[in-house]
Amino acid sequence: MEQSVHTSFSIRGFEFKNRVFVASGTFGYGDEIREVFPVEKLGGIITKSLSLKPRDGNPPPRTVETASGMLNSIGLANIGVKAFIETKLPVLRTFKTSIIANIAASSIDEYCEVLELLESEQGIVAYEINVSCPNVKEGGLNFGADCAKTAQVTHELRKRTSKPLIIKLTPNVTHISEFARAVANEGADAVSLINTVIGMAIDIKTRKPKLSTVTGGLSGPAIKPIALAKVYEVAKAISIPIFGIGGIASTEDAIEFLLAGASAVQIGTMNFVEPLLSVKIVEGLEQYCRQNNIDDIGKLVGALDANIGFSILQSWL
Ligand code: RRO
Repeated sequence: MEQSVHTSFSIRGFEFKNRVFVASGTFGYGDEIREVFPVEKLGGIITKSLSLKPRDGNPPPRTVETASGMLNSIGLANIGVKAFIETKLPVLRTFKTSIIANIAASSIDEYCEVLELLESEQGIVAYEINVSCPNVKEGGLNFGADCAKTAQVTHELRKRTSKPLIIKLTPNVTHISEFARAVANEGADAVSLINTVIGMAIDIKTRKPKLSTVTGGLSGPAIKPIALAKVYEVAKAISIPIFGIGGIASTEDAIEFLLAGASAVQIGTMNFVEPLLSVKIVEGLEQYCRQNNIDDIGKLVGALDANIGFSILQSWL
């Protein structure tokens, strides 16, 4: 008989069936794909960021492919939280997986208003708070690159919900662990990292930027080493769970994030390349554990052996 592997984990008493999620902005609102995707196999779905009012987003071009990745400047295009509640949530409620609503806003009051509208609805199990969009003038990094503001948003939202509160952090700061510590101190239950890395691309024929907003957010395998280092830094600083995000393209990549200290992973840009990748990784993690006689995927979390300096030194001598 095949050895069974424990896959679930809990945040604030809420149990997720496994540690693999699809990242905000890479899976629509979750409803469009249901005919062709076994959503019930996922630990959960994180919705596109929801703002109070609908937003058209930035003018095109707003995506461009780069080496091992992509740049985006979507600009928080979304249907707004009220339309989400009316048209998307009724479908999402029928899914046999956990739905996490991602919230973005340009003021603390707006974050609170969006959360309160969602609080009175059934079907959302947790919130991921986006303080890290690199592509909007108001909100976004105005919050996420300011530690005091990030802490204040967390403080206000914490007062308004008893559901798991996950804060999504930006890598575009000097010490991401200071931000993680600040939100943990204000009662956040988990952090997600990383959002995209600010980048740009230029068309040398026209000498114009390839994105309408000049700079955008870089994602995909190109940023995986950055993301891993940030997860490792944050894992050493806080004890609340980390959702690791950044260019995960295989089971092996997901394992790296777990070893670095992530309790769970989110698959993002690679969903566009291989839509069923997240499900493959759910199965791949279990298989890896069975092959290595690990009875709980959680045993991989933070299991990095960082004491390699001496042996590397030895091999040089
Ligand atoms: O919509 C976007 O431009 C966007 C968002 Br909200 C985000 O959080 N990260 C990103 O790279 N793009």
